[in-house]
Amino acid sequence: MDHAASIYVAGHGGLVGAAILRALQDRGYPHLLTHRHATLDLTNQAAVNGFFATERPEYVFLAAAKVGGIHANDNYPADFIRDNLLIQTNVIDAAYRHGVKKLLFLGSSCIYPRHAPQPIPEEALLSGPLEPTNEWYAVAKIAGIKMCQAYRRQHGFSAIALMPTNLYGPGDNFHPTHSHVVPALMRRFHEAKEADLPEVVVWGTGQPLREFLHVDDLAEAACFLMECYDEERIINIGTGDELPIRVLATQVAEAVGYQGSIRFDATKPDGIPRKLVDTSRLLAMGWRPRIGLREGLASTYRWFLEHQEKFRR
Ligand code: GFB
Repeated sequence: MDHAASIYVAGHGGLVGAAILRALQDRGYPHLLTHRHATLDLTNQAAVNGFFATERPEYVFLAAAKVGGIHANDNYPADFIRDNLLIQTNVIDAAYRHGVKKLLFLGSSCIYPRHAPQPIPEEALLSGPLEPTNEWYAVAKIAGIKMCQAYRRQHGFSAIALMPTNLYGPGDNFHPTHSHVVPALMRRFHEAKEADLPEVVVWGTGQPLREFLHVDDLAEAACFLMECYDEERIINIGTGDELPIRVLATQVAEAVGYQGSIRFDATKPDGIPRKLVDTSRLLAMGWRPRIGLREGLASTYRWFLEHQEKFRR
């Protein structure tokens, strides 16, 4: 991307889009386009086409999506499949039609089958049944991958698709029930510390294994790949390290300074038992994550403390 290029970050109000915007600003790109939902509804095809026709971005980071944790995915399947299919279809098609030079699509590691080999290679896509708690979101994201591949094959459109592992970091959604595990537990431990509660409940058995990537590392990888990757094959992004939710809960409690006990509620879903992505292709290209989990949890908690007023119920 040359520095004069105009770059559209779709979804800059969310965890991933905001981090990509910060990374582009840090790299000195002056022509960054963004729109809030109030001024551009990405589920509205006419509005999206109008935006591309008027503003003519040359590069697009497609980070806009309806996202949520295990509970939100499990309880709002229609919203997850509908909004994601609409957003990505509108943006990818309009980008192609209006001469965008390159588009980067953000998928998710939940596109891989529940029983995929671990660590999960990119080739595991569509090799088996999905994890039921998030299959609606996963099917939409798989459709987005396939759109990128189809537009590349039929139209020569330069669209790449990245599959990040579970993400966390500043700007995350800290909703008590709809968020992902890191912000959910951070807020729960924080509120328990403030209220001097003796116990915090964590969903599930604590046994599922997850890999957590700081969103600023993901944003660095996205900029890196926008600059130097242009293939049909999807590409995984992760840290290579996994830990049980039980251990994650302890680390979040430490970051927050909560000293009470932790109880696991096995009536809540665990989701996929293990989800570690194989990042050998990305590592072979020279990219490395930089932010360790303890450091990332500490800085995310600092961000939470600075912004907690807006999370009050
Ligand atoms: O973050 P999370 O919702 O993502 O949950 P998934 C990860 C694990 O943490 C699950 C447990 O085993 C949860 O049961 N957990 C424990 C909690 N306490 C909590 C809590 O208070 N809130 C949440 N949310 N989890 C998501 C998918 O699945 O992964 C999305 O639903 C997306 O589609 C994302 O792809 C990356 O890894 O289970």
